[in-house]
Amino acid sequence: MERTFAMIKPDGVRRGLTPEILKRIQHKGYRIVGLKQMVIARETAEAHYGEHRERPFFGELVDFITGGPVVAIALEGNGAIAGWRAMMGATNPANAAPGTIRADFATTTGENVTHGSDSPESAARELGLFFADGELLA
Ligand code: RTP
Ligand code: MG
Repeated sequence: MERTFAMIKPDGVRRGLTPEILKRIQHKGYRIVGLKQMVIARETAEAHYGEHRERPFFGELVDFITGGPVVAIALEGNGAIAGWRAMMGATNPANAAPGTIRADFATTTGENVTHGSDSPESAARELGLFFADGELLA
């Protein structure tokens, strides 16, 4: 069993996509072991996206991700890290396969509805950043 960190970004929450995305996660068969709606603190956002600190879009990205409530989700399931990334589709919705979240619900790279950890190391780091131990189901 693998755990990963998923997030419904502010554009997804604002557009009322939370139930649709939670439905897809549960229908897939992943277990939701942590779930909360929150506004991300700037320092947390900068740490979360630390790998992109030197990129030209970093400031815009942090402004966007802290600009409204998100839904933070801890997922558990067989192959959940790659599986959730596959359900999201490519970063740029124009390149995302039909049936993926980004293909179905997004048109721009900047506002692409969801996040998913890209490796076991990222998953452990991001889960620790967003959830205290006591907030996750055993
Ligand atoms: P995420 O981390 O949000 O799950 O997305 P990802 O792995 O598919 O993409 P990543 O390369 O990690 O980029 C993180 C987020 O930054 C925004 N971005 N904007 N304007 C741009 O060229 C650009 N490139 C990336 C996107 O919101 C992307 O999801
Ligand atoms: Mg990423």
